[in-house]
Amino acid sequence: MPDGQSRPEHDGSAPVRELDALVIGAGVSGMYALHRLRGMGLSVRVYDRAGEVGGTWWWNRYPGARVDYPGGPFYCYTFSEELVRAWDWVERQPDQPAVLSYLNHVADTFDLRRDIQLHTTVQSARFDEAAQRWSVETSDGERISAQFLIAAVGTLSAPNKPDIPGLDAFAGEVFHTGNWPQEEQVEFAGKRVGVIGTGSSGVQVIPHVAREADHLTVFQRTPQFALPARNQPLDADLVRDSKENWAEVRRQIKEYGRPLSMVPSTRSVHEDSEEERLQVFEEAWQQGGLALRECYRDLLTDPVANGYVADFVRAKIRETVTDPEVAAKLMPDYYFATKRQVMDEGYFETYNRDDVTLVDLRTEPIETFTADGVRTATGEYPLDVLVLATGYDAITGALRRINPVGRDGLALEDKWATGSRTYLGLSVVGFPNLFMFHGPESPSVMFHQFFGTESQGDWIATCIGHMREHGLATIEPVPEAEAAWGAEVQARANRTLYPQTDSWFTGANIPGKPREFVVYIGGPQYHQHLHEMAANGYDGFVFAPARTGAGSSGPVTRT
Ligand code: N01
Repeated sequence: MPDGQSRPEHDGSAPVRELDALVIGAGVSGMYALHRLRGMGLSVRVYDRAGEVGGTWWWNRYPGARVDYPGGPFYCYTFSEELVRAWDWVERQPDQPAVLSYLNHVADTFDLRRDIQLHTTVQSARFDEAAQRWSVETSDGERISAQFLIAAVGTLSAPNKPDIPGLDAFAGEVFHTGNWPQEEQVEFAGKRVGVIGTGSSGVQVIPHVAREADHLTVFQRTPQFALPARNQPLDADLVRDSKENWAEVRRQIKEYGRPLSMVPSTRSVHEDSEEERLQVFEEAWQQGGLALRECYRDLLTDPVANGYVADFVRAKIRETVTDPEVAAKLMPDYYFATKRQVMDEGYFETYNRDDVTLVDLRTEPIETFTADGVRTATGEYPLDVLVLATGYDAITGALRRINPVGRDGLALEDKWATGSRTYLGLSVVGFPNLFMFHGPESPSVMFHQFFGTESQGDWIATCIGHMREHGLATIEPVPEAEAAWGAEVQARANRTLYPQTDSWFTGANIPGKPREFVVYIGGPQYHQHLHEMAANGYDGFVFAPARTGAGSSGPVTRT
C-alpha cells in the first residue's frame, strides 16, 4: 500500500490512512513542517480544528490584536528570499488581519492546502510498538497510521477558562480572546462590559472596548509593567535594504535571535550615575518596544538593576494615570520584565476615562458571578458582556489535552505530571518518533518565532532523512540526555530573575500545574547546539531499525 493512501480493515471498521508524517496544527510551525517534509517526498497531512490556516492568528481576532513585538524587520518566515520579496508589510507591528493574510498567502504560494484538513481535531494518538508507528484518531472518525507524529500545536493555544464560582450562571455573552467569534462582529456599543485579565491580550483589547462600550469594568489580579509599543509604519529604506540584503538579515537573526539593530546593550547599569541611568531609561522609553528591557545587560539578572528600571516604569504609570488611587492599583510589585513583556497602545490612559472602572482583585476578590454580573467582596458590577483575557495553559497545555500515549502505555499527562521533561524541547523519553515544535525546554517565544520554527523544522527533516538513509524506524531520547537537558534549562533560568515571578512561563497561572520555568534562555546557542548535535551523530538519542517480524534486533544508539 503506497504511503498516503488508506488501507481497508478486515473487521469492517473505517479504513486506516497511512502517512509518513502526521502534523497537528496548521499554524506557522505546522505549515513549515508540511512544506519541508513534503519537499522530501514524504506523505504528510496536517490536521487542525480551526476553520482556516493561521493557528493563533486565526483564533485571536479580538479588537486590538496585533504583533506586539517589533520582530524586526518583518514578522515573517525567513527561509525564502522570494517569499520575503513578495510580501509588503506596512507596519512594524502588523495587526491580526495583516498577519492572517500573510499566512494565507504562504499557504497559497506553497500549495499547502491540499494536504491540510481543517475543522478536524486530533482526539487521540497512541504509539503502536509492534508497528513502530503512531495510531491516531480524529474527531470525524478517521484513523491514521503515521511513522512520525509532529506536534505543531502552538505555545499559547489552549485557552484558560478560569474556575470562578457562578461563571456558567452568567446570563450575558462571554468571549475568550483566544477563541474570538469568527463570523459575527462582537458589539460593545451601549453595553456594560467586563474584562478579566491584564496580560498582553487584555492590555490590547481594553482600550478598544473602552472606546466602544457604555461602561467598562476591568478586573485585574496582577498589574503590568506595560511598555509603550510605539508601533509605526515601516521605513521604506529599511524595507528595501532588508529585502536586498536578506541573507545578512537572516544571519543576524540566526546569530542573535533578532537583527543587530535590536541586540541588547553590553553595559551594566552600575557603570552609570543615577542621572545617566535615568537618561538611558528615558531614551529607551521614548524609543518604545523592547528598548527599555534591553538598555542594560543586567536588568534581568541583578535585583538592584531591575529595581531601578521597575521604579522608572512605576513613575511613568503614576505620571500617566491622573487618579492616584487608580494609579496605586496599577503598580506592579514583582521583577520588571519577568512576565512576558506586555506592550501597550494607550492602555494606562484608558483608566483616565469616566466610563472605565478598575477593580483590584487582590483587595477585592470576586465572590461569584450572578446572572447579571459580578459580585466581589465589596461591590456589585452589573454586566452585559464578559471578555475573558485570562490566557492559556501555555507551552504544554495543547499537547497535554491530546495526551498522546507512548511506549508501555505511558500517557504524556502522567509523564509530565511532576515536570515537563524533554530532550532539546522537541522529543520525550517514552514517546518514539514524536517531535514537538516550541515544546517545553525549547527557546519557544524567547527567540525569533519564525526562525525558531524553521530551525526546528529543518532539524526534524534532517533527522528523518538520516533515518531513511540508514533504514531506521524509530528515534527516542535516552533518559540521561533528557535529565541533563532539563538541568541545563533550569541552570540557565536560575541565573536570571524569571523563575521568581508567577507567570505562564512558570505554569503558575494554571492551578495544579507543576511550577517550573520551562523556557530555554539563550536562543541562538540552542539552535547552534541542535544542528551541531545532529552533525555529530545525534548524541543522546537511540534509534531502532525497522522490525522484520518476530526476530527484530534491539535498539542502536549511534549510526
Ligand atoms: O494571557 P496572560 P494573555 N482571575 O496569561 C489573569 C501572547 N500574546 O492572553 O497575572 C482573575 O499573559 C491573569 O492574572 P495573573 C504573549 O506571549 C501575544 O494576555 O495570573 N484573573 C492575567 O492578568 C502573551 O504573554 C500577542 O494574576 C485571572 C491574565 O488573566 C501570551 O500570549 C498578543 C484569572 C492572563 O494573562 C498570553 O497573553 C496577545 C482568574 N482566575 C498575547 N486567571 C501578540 O501581539 C487568569 N487571570 C503577539
